[in-house]
Amino acid sequence: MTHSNATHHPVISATGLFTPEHSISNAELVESFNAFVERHNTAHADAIAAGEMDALQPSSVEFIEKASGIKARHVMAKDPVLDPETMAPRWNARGNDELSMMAEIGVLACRQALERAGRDAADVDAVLCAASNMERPYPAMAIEIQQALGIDGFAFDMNVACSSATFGIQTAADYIRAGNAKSVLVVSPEITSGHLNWRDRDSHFIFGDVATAVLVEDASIAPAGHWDILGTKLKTVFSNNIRNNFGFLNRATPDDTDTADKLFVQEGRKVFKEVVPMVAEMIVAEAERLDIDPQGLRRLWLHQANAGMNRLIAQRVLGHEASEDESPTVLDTYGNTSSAGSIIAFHLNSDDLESGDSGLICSFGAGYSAGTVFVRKMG
Ligand code: CO8
Repeated sequence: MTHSNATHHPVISATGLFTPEHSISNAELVESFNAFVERHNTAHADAIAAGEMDALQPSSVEFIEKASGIKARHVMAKDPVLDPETMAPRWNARGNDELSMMAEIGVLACRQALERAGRDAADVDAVLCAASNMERPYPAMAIEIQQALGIDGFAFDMNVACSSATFGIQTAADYIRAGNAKSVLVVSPEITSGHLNWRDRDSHFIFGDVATAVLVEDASIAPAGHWDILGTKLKTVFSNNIRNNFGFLNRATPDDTDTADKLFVQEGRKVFKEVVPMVAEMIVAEAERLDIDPQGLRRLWLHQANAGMNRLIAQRVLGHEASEDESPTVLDTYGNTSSAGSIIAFHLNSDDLESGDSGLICSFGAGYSAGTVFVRKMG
């Protein structure tokens, strides 16, 4: 695809958000978890008394809120997650002729982004499905979403864990910059409830389900009130501190398929300590490269993993303790939605910015991976 009248300048034309109807409060979550702990400890009372097994410890609402800032999370299936016998999402298997779960919620987020931009799906050139987990290896989720929306072009999946959406935005922006596309959807359906170990006290409270979409376009076709992309920067540094060993080669080691490491596992403290300085330095260096005064940024839309991390990062970037207006929080009601978090923050907290205001969308997490997208509101 080549476009002769293109400016080759990428912008964000609009975003979309799908929020599952079910929400789980910390009180509901902890009640279910503690019922599981009690059942487990009763069932294994003899082994625990004999010192052959450690008793499981209960979770607490106070710990969760203090350590993370998370108060609730949305999920695609609530009852099975809270059932102490199940503690995992459950739904009916879908046939190959039905839209798959990730595609379904991805399409809903995309439709909202297209509607907000006044864009006809037929004018979109590409779909990137950028998320932490894919429902299957192939055909790509992105191609199913492309087909459901009626887009004539190309589509593919990409996974950079928590930074998938910002990596997707840079990839889309690069297609625009190169003149290979004029309109690209970056969709992040994050059904994190499927990779969360709801029986693990250290992490059972962390994640929530959601889908976001970002329409990245050439400035020549963008609607009024779009967001100029001033610059994008990506960074990865290998770390085992956030890891999930689930994969297609698990069946080669059949004795080892149902272990806890086939779900999300992390060393939360180490992640906190290592990622905060890495991301703060990256933001400041990139702002300098783009000749932007970081202290003049009107708003930061940060990855939504931990309120304490965001407080520290925002302080280092802005030079003072950030207000909720300067660095809005959505993890209190959404939990950590992996790559979608900074996009939800942007989607829900950007309408009030004025023409000329600049801000930063920033993700960070497993890999480690981090991405920055500096934007400016246009008239
Ligand atoms: N209830 C009560 N007490 C608890 C609980 C609980 N649920 N859990 C732990 N405790 C106890 C611990 O046992 C410990 O007790 P003790 O002091 O006696 O040993 C005490 O509380 C403190 O535990 P921690 O040190 O673990 O607690 P922290 O204060 O560090 O808080 C957090 C834990 C909230 C996890 C925190 O470290 C954190 O948020 N770190 C940052 C994590 C982060 O950002 N991770 C990135 C996540 S990855 C991502 O965003 C997306 C990845 C997506 C996809 C992956 C696909 C594979």
